[in-house]
Amino acid sequence: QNYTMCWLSYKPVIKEDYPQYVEEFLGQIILLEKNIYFENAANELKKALSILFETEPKLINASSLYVESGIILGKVTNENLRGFITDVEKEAVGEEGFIIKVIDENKKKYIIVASRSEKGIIYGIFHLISQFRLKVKLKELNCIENPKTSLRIINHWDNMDGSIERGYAGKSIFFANGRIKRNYKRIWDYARLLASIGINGVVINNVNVRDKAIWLITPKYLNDLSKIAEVFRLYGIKLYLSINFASPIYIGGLDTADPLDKSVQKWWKDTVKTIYSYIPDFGGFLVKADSEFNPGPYVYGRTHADGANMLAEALGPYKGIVIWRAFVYNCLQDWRDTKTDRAKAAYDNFKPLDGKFSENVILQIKYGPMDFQVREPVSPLFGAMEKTNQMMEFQITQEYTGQQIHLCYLGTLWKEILEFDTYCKGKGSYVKRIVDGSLFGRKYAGFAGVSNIGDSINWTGHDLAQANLWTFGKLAWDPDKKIEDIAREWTILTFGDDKKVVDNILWMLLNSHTAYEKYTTPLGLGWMVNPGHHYGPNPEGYEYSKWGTYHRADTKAIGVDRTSRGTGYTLQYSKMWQEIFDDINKCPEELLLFFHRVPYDFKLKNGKTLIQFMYDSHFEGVEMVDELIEKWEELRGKIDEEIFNRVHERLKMQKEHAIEWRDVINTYFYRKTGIPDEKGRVIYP
Ligand code: BDP
Repeated sequence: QNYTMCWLSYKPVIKEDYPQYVEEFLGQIILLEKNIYFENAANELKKALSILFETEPKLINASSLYVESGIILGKVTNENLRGFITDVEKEAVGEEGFIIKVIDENKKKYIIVASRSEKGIIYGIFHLISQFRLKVKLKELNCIENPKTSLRIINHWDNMDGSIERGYAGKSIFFANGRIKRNYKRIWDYARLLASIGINGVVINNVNVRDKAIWLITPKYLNDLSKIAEVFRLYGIKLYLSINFASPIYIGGLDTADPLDKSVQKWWKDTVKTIYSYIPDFGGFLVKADSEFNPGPYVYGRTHADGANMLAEALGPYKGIVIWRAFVYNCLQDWRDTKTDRAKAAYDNFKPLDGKFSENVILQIKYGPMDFQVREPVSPLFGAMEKTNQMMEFQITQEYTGQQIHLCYLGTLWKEILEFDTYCKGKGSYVKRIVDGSLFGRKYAGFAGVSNIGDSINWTGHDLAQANLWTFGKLAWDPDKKIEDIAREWTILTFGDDKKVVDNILWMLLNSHTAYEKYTTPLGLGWMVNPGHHYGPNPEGYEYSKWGTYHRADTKAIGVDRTSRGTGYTLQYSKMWQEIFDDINKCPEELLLFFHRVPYDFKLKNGKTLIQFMYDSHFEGVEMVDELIEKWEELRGKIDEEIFNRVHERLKMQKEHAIEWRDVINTYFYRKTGIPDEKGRVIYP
């Protein structure tokens, strides 16, 4: 099966004199280190150069620098680089980092790509390749890059039957028919894509670990898994697995999974030992415990810290880690109860455990307190657990954001989340400084992204959804990067640098989340989706069910009072935010209905009533989809025809479904309130 290589689909670098300009440096690739990681990186480079510049550089294994030009790959500590890289520069390159340095002297013409370890070299090479493709001037190639976060992990929700929970891009590339696939070519290409955006870990199975997947940690599957790990390893990526907390019962035949039980502890130690005998650099476990029908320590009256630490002790000797999810709430709520509030659950469950987790446990926290809605406030757990390792969980797969039928670029939302100042340690306590570990000085910190890929020919169903995967990696590497720059780079590397193409696609990406929010559930309302599959509008789909996601609309008002006078959710934030969120006039408007119960005739900042804002927003959202379509249609002939048509089809579907959203939601409000749309567009025959 043919599939695209997304942003790694190389084409010759034409235009101007750029190729001539760098030509002198491309005669050979000089490899100063002899190991498979450097060799692999050199081969990546060679392959790229042969397409970009149509040259066939020689690959030279050298223990001394006897040639006078070329691209040099080596470790910063390599003796041969001593004269070229200063001590200060050398020190600045971290464990996974790299330096690129151009030496342009009379006789010597080198581009040096050097890393501290085997891990950094592939990042350096992919960086150099994209710089060439972006036609970056020689002088501007000089750089030192280090990832700001230590954990940059993709979570696959892949099941062993090949299906993907919340997957919208085909079947799993890892599993089929209850087995591990042996299609290493696809996995290899996937590893290349991930390494090129700086990812260093993959969890390949669903967090809901059922049936056969429970047995993945046993020899029955470990051999096949070790093959996958081998492919990933070459690209600096570690393999992780999701586990079922009750495995000692299912697999081990014990009558308990109590984390304080000696036989349970021993069972996990033995199991971990076996795993490492197959996969010496195994990353560790991802655990969804006591959540949505998954077993966990609560079953035995133990805490999440008891559970996580028990696994951490088993993994510790091998430098493995436990990633414990904070997505814990009561999914069997009584919908008539107006006092319980699902938004409070993660904090309530975990805040009391701050300082109780072992060093190699990391808490993985969804960006908001509910569940990946189009807009939520930042989870109050960020900033509340100073003595706990924390990771940000983003959902790259578009479960609630249009399921890769709708264009909904998530970079703009993620960036807002990361730039949120929690004030937990005073001004400047940004979320990005918590998840990069720097604010609280944590060794383990980082990002987890729920994968949006499958075995479809473009990996992500919607071709433009590739931008979400790209952006996740880039932000995880450096959360300070400007989102426009990240999106622009993706656009150029994927579609070329024609000005119109870049301008239009960039506009589409940067405005698409706003459009989606406008025609679905603005003002922090969320939900209103069809239960189960979560696609399409259903204003009361979750209103009278157990999941705890209510808006409580009646004929007068809508929204949940989560202020300190209401459910008390705002009390989980720092004083400053608590006061802002508590005040209906200060609360950021895009979150108004998340925090407040608001009458329909409430006047918003622009003078409109709440209800009129609702109506208008839905019409504006659909109009924005028209603009998305226009921008795309202007590119006909400038984009590969197959891709053009594929995206065009999806945009047309998006339009149709956006109209459905608009009309269902608006009609719902009209019927509920009886307040007509000032512009007479909303009808109720
Ligand atoms: C929800 C999904 C569900 C996941 C769950 C999770 O609907 O499929 O299992 O999150 O994150 O958004 O565990």
